[in-house]
Amino acid sequence: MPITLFQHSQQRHGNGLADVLQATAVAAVQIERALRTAALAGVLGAAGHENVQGEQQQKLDVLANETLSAALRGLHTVAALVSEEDDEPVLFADRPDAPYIVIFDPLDGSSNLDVNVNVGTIVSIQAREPGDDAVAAALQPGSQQVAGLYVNYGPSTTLVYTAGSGVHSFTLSDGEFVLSTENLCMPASGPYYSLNEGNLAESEPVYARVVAGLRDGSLTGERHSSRYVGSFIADFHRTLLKGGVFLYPPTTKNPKGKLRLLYEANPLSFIAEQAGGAATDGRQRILDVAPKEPHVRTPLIIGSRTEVSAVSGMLTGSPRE
Ligand code: AHM
Ligand code: MG
Repeated sequence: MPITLFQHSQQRHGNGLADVLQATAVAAVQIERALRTAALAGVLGAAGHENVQGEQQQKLDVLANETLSAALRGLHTVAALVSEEDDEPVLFADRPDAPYIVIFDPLDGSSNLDVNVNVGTIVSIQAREPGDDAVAAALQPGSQQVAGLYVNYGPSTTLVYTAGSGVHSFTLSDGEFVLSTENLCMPASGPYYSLNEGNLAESEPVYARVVAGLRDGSLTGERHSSRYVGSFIADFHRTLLKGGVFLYPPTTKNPKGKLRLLYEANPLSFIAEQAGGAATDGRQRILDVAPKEPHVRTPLIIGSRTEVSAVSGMLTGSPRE
């Protein structure tokens, strides 16, 4: 008997969380349908305005944001929605006891849309104690997350989640996410490193040495080959299944890194750790970072324990240049 996402999460974590995950899954099914026929429906290309972070929004960014927001705002257990695409959190003041804050990047990697390369939806769920301030609850360190989830829109559409008891993968089939792998484990080391090498000259020189060490085998004892899609979910999904390391260092253009702590780094770091991997900003564990505002960015090194620890050792052992 196939097990759906709702059944799986309800059995392990109860109705409250299962309802939030299911609403996310329903939105993902709608987003997948929009992506599949985007070229025919005229929804590829830029929406014509920038988001709060100065990035060009694609029409599908807007559509995915509206779809996910609509699916979640109807749940009385949701206290606030915090989206990468919205300037400010959407707070539901009439629900002072609602226990969940849902934080999301509705469509990550959207610059890849026009060339039909994988994109993803990323969701982090934080807990809110009754009566507590919803924004403060959203800004808790990632270690306090109730769940982390992503959807990888690829040759098949895969949803991966953790709620603190392992990492589980579901495949979209006939409008339902059906369990395909339970208790996913990230290999302790792997054959690939993944970063935008075009940016290396713009990062601290230690990163060039890290990459050289990964390539020639001097960093971990194994030589690494290069893979980079430029869509975080695609690069992370490969790293989760095959092992290795993904890096997005600070650059001159993005001195704090490009990826966002709340929308991207936290949920995937939760998943990485639950699968046996690790994630750091180069100085501290990602899940220990206390953000000051929702859109904050972070450097990110995420993947197999062996590689993440070797890279961190090199970064922290190295004087700042
Ligand atoms: P986005 O949220 O605007 O889509 O940007 C995030 C994406 C990630 O999916 C990916 O890892 C990264 O940007 C790639 O950046 P770059 O093109 O600088 O390599
Ligand atoms: Mg994004």
